[in-house]
Amino acid sequence: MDHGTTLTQFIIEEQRRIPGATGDFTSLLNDVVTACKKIACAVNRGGLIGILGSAGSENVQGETQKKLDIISNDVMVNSLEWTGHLAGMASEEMDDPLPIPAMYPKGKYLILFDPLDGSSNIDVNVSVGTIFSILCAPEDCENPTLEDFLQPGTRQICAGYAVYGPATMLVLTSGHGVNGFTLDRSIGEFILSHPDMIIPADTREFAINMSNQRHWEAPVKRYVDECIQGQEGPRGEDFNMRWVASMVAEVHRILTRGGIFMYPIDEKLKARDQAGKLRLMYEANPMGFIVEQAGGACSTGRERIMELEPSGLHQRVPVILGSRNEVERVVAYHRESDGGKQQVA
Ligand code: P6P
Repeated sequence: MDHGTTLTQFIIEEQRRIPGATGDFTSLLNDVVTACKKIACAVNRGGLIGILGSAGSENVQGETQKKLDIISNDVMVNSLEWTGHLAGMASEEMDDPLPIPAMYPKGKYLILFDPLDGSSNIDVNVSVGTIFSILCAPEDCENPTLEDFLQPGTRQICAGYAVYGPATMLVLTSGHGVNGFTLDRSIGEFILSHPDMIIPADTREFAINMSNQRHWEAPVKRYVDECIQGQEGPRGEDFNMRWVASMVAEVHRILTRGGIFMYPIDEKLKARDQAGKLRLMYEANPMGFIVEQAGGACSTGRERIMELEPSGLHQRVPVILGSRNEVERVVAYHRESDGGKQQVA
């Protein structure tokens, strides 16, 4: 019985097209996939084995950690540190980069991840996910410094996410388009189910947390107001709205049917001296790589996310991503509001 193209087969066939590929990246990616399968199991069984709810601790973001946040982080670390393909790793759940223990060989890659994004949804059984970004470590790097991780998103060699929803899916790019795989639990393999994912350039569906409306900057208020005015307004069409409060679920919906997702800077975040809600290194950059590879755009509203020079491992940024024509409209509104200074989506 043919189950279709497995993720393992897909990765190895991609490797064959890269001259001089050693198989290290393929092996690392397979270990990341195994970690996501383990997290999927933990998430699916959460309510049965007492691992839902708060861990009673806070992460570096000052956010309450769920038990599954910590479990998922441990799964990623324990599944990857021994592989010999990493020089180091960094996580939303760890203050500083984690060096590879001396007992294990070091490799040529760095990985950054949000082990369980959207975990505030975990206790109410709404989709959550794992986001990861893979960078190259400096040549012959035994102990990467923080600066070695702070590379712009354009330097990513791979980005992906697992979404733990009605189906567990893995979506990947290594710079040659975006492909989606669905976990076939009968054989424990991810199967290619969504080849060559493309985001429609136009959409009539926006995603934003409307409870922050009074805090938004003018261009975001203008864009959302026009969407809400629908056929009677300047857009001349009705719009739909979604907000899952799980970035992985929002991005997956946009990859599947189009849309625009916005977590913009606002007066509330500015008052907390935060440049945004979402983190650049392990949320915005990997999702930006995926979205751009699928034909979409990813901006702060004023700059292309993937060109930002990182200044901190847990740096936050505004995020406007999705259907290219809508993102470019929001960027144009920012440009008009800022007095026409040049920006790039
Ligand atoms: P809010 C989840 O905590 C997250 O980082 C993203 O996955 C999600 O899009 C956003 O925050 C939700 O934020 O303010 O609506 O709870």
